[in-house]
Amino acid sequence: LEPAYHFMIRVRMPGGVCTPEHWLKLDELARAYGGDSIRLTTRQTIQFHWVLKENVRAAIQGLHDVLLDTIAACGDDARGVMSTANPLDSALHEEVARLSKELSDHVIPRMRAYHEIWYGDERVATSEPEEPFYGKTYLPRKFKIGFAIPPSNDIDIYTQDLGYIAIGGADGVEGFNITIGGGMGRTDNVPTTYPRLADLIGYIPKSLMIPAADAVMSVQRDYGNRVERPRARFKYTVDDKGVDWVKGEIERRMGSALEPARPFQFDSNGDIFGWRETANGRFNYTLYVASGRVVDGAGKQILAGLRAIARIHKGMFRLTPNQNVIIADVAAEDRAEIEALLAEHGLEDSNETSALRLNSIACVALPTCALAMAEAERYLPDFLGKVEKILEKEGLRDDPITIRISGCPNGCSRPYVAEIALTGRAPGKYNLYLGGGFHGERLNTLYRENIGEDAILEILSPILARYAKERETGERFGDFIKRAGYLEAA
Ligand code: SRM
Ligand code: SF4
Repeated sequence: LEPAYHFMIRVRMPGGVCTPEHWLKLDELARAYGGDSIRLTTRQTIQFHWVLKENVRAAIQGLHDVLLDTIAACGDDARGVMSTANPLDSALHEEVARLSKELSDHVIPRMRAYHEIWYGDERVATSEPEEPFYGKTYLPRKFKIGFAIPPSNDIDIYTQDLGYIAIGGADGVEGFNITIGGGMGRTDNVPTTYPRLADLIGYIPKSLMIPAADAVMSVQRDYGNRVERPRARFKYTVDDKGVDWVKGEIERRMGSALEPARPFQFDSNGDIFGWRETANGRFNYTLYVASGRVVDGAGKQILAGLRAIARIHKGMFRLTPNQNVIIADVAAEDRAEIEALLAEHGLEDSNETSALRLNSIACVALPTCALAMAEAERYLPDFLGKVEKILEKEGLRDDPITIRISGCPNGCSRPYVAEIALTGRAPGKYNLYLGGGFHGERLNTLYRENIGEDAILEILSPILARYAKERETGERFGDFIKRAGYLEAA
């Protein structure tokens, strides 16, 4: 008898675009094979957990029924392409969503082996012998691409290997500012690994979107470190070769020089919750989902609620980079029905919580992540409850502060750009980082290593109290921490 091996399945969903038909299939598969749970991820897609080995094929074939798959959701290739998640906010958003899907289609591997293995397609002698771009050896490591539309930096552009910042003109997208070399992951006790903010290297017209991706990815393919896996990400290639050298190589391969970056401004990397009217008079509703875990619990039936909504919804869903879901493209006359379904499933007040909680992210960590050193998703609600008590006392309940927890230094919740971050070191022990930029523009600093909850709360309490009293108008928590000199003492 074989042990009950179980697997995680991650779906590819560029830009987090999910139709009601997709959602109903995901819901059906979650109930059949995935432990009645769908996990929204920090890269705008979903994961099933606990899929038994014998069910993996059926689950992947089920996804295929609605033309979803898991190609390039993992592996040393270009991963799920992210895109700012406020659908139909404007024509610009619609165009960027379309372009990000186009780029995603361009960068995924072409080989038919996936189809042969999972769908039982017959092997054909004329199948391409080799990947046209990836070759026999693919990339040295995973490669992440994202599209942002200022002022929203919800996708955390500075953490992507390759970022496109959309610059709008009179006729939609005119072009993109390009960022390269972002990344979060570090390996514990390996100081040569580190989080890195991407560099802004210039501007390209829209027509160069695909040539730019080919150029950047091929530099990494040809020059990335294939010897030391912990240093194989593109950010290290950029540091080892130098930004100017990499930029020159990109220009040479693209056949065109980058223009100077165009002006833009970000104001947040969070989501905007509740109802929001779009430029074409439709409505989007963003629902807070704690750590993206879609399950039915006492009081809140998120799985059943979203299933009921998907059955009647005429628009689409958008999964956000902050692990939340947008019920998008709703006609004014359909709002009441959606509100009734939210209420019926105990979800009407999900967004009525502290601004800290609405700006929180936790990675999966235990029990399913084999790399976890401490809890994250399961610890977040309790930990936030304790920080909220301090915030209530100091009158900060409605002040957005970004807080992110990862169960290990890999940083799947993008912790190193949060104003407050915990990364796991051992059960109940975390490294505490402070002072990241509110819209993801500055890395935070390691403040204390390997400490438990009591010590963390003891540190945060007086800093939050001072912030409440001494902050300047509009000053963000991370900026205050920096100005007040806490990081110099760290
Ligand atoms: Fe991640 C590995 C979960 C976003 C950096 N990540 C893993 C694995 C697959 C563990 C493993 O390799 O055995 C985790 C599965 C846990 C589980 O039980 O489900 C895992 N990563 C996640 C998700 C589900 C976290 C979440 O709570 O949402 C996110 C899925 C994204 C997606 O849909 O594609 C997720 N991971 C990220 C991000 C954030 C991002 O991409 O925007 C990062 C930091 C950005 C970056 O890549 O620099 C990230 N994950 C890593 C790393 C460190 C990579 C490195 O450069 O060192 C690993 C470990 C590795 O690759 O060896 C990792
Ligand atoms: Fe697992 Fe670490 Fe990623 Fe959390 S940060 S999901 S613990 S790999």
